[in-house]
Amino acid sequence: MDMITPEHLVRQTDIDERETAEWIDALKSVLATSGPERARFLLSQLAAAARDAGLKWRDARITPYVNTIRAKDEPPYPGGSDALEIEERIAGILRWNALAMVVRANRAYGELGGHIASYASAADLFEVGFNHFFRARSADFGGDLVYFQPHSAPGIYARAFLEGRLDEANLAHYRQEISARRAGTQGLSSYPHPWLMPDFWQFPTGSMGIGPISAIYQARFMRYLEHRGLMAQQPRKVWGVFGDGEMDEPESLAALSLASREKLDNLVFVINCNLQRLDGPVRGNGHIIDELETLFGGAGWNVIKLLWGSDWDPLFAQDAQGELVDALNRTVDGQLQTFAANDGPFNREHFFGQTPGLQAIGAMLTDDEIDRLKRGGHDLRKIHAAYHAAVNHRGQPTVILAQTKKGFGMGKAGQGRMTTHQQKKLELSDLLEFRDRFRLPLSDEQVERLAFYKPAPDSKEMRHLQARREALGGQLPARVDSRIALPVPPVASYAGFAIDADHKEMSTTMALVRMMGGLLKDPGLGSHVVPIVADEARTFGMANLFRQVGIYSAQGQLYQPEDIGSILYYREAKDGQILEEGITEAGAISSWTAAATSYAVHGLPMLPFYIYYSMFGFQRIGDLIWAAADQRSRGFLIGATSGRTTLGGEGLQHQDGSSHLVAATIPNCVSYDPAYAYELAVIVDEGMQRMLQRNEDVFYYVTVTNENEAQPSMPPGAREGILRGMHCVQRCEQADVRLLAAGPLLKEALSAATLLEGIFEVKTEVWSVTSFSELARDGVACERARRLQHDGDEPWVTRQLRGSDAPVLAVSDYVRAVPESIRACVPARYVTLGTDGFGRSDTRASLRDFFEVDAKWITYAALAELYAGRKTADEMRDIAARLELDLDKPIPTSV
Ligand SMILES: Cc1ncc(C[n+]2csc(CCOP(=O)(O)OP(=O)(O)O)c2C)c(N)n1
Repeated sequence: MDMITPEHLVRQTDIDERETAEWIDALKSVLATSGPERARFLLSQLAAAARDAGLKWRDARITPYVNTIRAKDEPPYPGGSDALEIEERIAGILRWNALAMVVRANRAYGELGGHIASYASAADLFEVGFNHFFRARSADFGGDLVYFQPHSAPGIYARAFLEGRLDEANLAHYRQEISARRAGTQGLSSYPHPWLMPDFWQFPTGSMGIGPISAIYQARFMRYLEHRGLMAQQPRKVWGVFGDGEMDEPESLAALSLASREKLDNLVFVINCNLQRLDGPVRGNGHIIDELETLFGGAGWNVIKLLWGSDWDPLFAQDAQGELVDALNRTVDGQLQTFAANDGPFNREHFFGQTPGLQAIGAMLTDDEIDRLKRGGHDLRKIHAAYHAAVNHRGQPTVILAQTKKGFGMGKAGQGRMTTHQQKKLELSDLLEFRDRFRLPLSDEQVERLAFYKPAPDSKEMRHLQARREALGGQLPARVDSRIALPVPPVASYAGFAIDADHKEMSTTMALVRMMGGLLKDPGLGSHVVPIVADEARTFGMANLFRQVGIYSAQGQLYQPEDIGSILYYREAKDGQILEEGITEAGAISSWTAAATSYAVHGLPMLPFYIYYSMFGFQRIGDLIWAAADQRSRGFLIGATSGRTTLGGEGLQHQDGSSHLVAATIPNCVSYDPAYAYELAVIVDEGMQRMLQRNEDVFYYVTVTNENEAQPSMPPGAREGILRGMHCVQRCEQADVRLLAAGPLLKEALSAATLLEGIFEVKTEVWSVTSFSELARDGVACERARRLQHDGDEPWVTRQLRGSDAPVLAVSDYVRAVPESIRACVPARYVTLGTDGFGRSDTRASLRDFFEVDAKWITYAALAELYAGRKTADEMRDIAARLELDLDKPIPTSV
C-alpha cells in the first residue's frame, strides 16, 4: 500500500539514539519534578531558540493517530458499577428500534427513504451524552442545547420511545407525517424540523453545514445575552454532533475562528468520524481526522482525538517500538474503511501482518477479538472521558474527533460498505446477526417482523435510563414555546416622524434606522431589540447607534478608537447591543436566527433587525433563511439598498431584482416593498404586534432603499390597505388607466400619471402596492375557499379594482414574476413591467430607462394598452419620440 503520512509522523532513522534518549529523559524529569507548566515553558524556549538559529521548525498541527486522552487519565465511569453494561444494552436496543423504524417504513413504501448506517455509527456518542451530559431545561436551569446530526433522527426517536415520549404508532409513522394525521396520530419528520414537530425539535440541521454555523452563533448569542444582563450566567453548553463529510460544507468551518476568538468554552462539537459520506470515503487517501485536527487546532480550538477503544490500550502498551502507532499513522481512511468492512482474519493478515512486530501484537488477540476491536467513538468509557475533558475545558471551544464505523453492527451487508449510507433494507440473516451482536432478547419471529422492543418498566435498562434523565433535569430534545408577550410601544412614540412626515426628505432606510433608534430607547422593549449588521452599518446610516447602544464585544474595548473625539465614535462594549458581524452574511443570519428563536430556546423573546444589502440575503444565504423559517423565527429581515434600479452605480452583483420572488415562497415570511416611511411604520408596528404580542410564528422581510424622497404624511384610513398589500394614493373617478406601483417605482408611476394627464389627457389612478406577495397569498386563499367551500370573500385586489374596465398596469423594481403573481385576481386587462435582466452600474435614471420602468416608459406602456388597435405603429412611434424613448433598443434580458 502506498500511504501518505505527514512528514513529522514518519519514523526517521535515529543517528544517535543515546543523545535522543538523554533529551527525552531530561524532559521526563522536568515533568516529574517541576510539572507540566515548566515543561511547556522549556519547550517553548527551545522552539524560540530553534527559530533564532534559523531552523524553521514549528510545532506540527497533527499529532499521531492515537487518542489525545491517555488511558490513565480517564475518569471513572459514573452511574454505578453496572452502568457501562446497562448503557451498552440500551444503545443496542436503540440501534435496533431505529433500524426497525427505517426498514419497516421502506418495506411498506419503498419511496420513503431514511438512514440506518449514520445512527448506527453515532449511537454511542449520543448515548453518553444522554446518560451523563445533556442537561434539560428546568425551572432554574436554562438547559443544554443539542444540535443533532440530522440523519441520526431515527435514533433520537428510538430513545424518545423508550423514555415514553413517543409510542409505537408514532414510530410506525416515521416519514409518514400526513398519513399519520389521517390515522389519528403524530408522524415523525425525516430530520429535525421544529415547524413539523414543534414540541420536540429545536434546531433544523437537515441541510448540511447549517447545524455547525448555527451552533457556534447560538453559543455566542448566549454569551451576548449573559453579558448584557438579560440572561442569568449558567454553565450551559451547546453541543453539536455532526458528520465528518458535513465538514466539507463551507458553512461548517466558516465560524471556527469566531468561536475561539470569543473563547466559547460553552461549545462542544462532536464530529462523528465514520470516515464515510454518502458516495464513499470522506478522505480515502488521507486522514479526515488529521485534517480536521489541523483546521480546528489552527483556528484555536481545543482538539480531542478519540480514535481507539479500551481494548486497544493493552496493544499500545505492548508497542514499545512504536510500530503500531506508525502503522496507524500510515493507514489512510480508505483502508481503514476496508478494515471496518472485513472480519478478524482479514484484519490480522492485512493490518497486523505488515511487520513481525505488528504480528506479535496481533498474536495477543483471537480473530474474534480482532473483529470486535472498537473504535473510540464506540467505547462508552473513552467517550465519557472525552466529554468530561471537554466540559471542563476553559477558555476555548472543544472539538471531539470521534472515530467510528459507519453502519456499526450492520453485518457484512452494511458495516463499512461503500453503499451503506442509503441502505434501508437488510436480509433476515443480517438482522439476526445484528440481534446477536447486540444481545437483544428478540425471537427469530420478532426479528423477522421487525418488532419494536421496549424492556419492561422495572427492568434495569428502563430504570437506569429514566433515572439518568431525571438526574439531568428531564427529557431532551424538547422545544418550549413560552408565549411571553412583550409590550409593543405605540407607533407614534418611535415613528411619529414618519406618520406625520409632511414632505420631509428622507429615504426609507433613514426612516427605518430612526425607528430602530426610537425602539431602542423604549423602556419596555428597548433592551430586547437586537440590531445586526454585516459590516454595512455606515452604509445604512447607523453609525449613530454605535455610540447610543454600543457594539457588542466580549472583551469590551481594549483600544482607544481613532475617532474617540467624535460624538459617533466606534464604541465597543461588553454590554453593547449591536451585533456587528463583519463580512459574513451567513454569520449574521445565524445570529439573527438565534435572536429570533430566543423566545422558544431561552424563554426570552428578542426582536432582531438584521439589515443588509438585499442582494446578499435570499440569493446568498437563502438556505439559512429557510432553516430560520423552519425554526419559527420571529424578527425583521431588512433588505436595504434594494431595488434593481434604485441602487444606482453598484452594478450586476449588487442590484437585487429577485429577493421578493424568493421571499414569497417561504410560507411564514411576510414581505413588503414599501414606498413611504409611513407605510414602513405601519408594517413595523403590525409586525411587532403579530410577533411579540400575538406570538405568531411569522417573520418579516421588508425592503428599504437609499433614494431620498419627500415623504408624505399618512392619509387617513390607509392602514388596512398597506398591510393587505395595496392602497390608493391618487384617486381618480372614471380613470382611463390604473397604475399599481411598488416601492421606489411609485414615484415613477406618479410622474407617469402627471404625463398621462398633462400631455395625453388620460385620467389616471395610482396605487401603492406594498406587497405583491401578500396580495397573491390572499388571492390564492380566496380562490381556494370559493372552489372548496363555495364561500369566501373576493381577494383584496379584486375588491379594490372592481367596477371599472380601465386597464391596470403594474410596475416593480423586481422581476416581472413578482407583479405577475396577482394576475388571476385583477378584474381588467393587466400589464406588468419589471426589471428582468442583469443590473449594471449607472444612474437611477439611466437604469430605469434601460429596464423600461421609468415614468416615460410607464406612460408609453399605458398608452399602448389604451390605444391598442386604435393607433397605428407610426402613431405610436410618434408618441415614443415625444417621450424621447428608443423603441429599437434591445430587450434588457439580452444585454
Ligand atoms: C446541503 C446538503 N447537501 C447534501 C445533503 C445530502 N446528504 C445527507 S447525509 C449526506 C452524507 C453525510 O455524510 P457525513 O456528514 O459524513 O455523515 P454520516 O452519515 O457519514 O455520519 C449527504 C450528502 C444534505 N442533507 N444537505
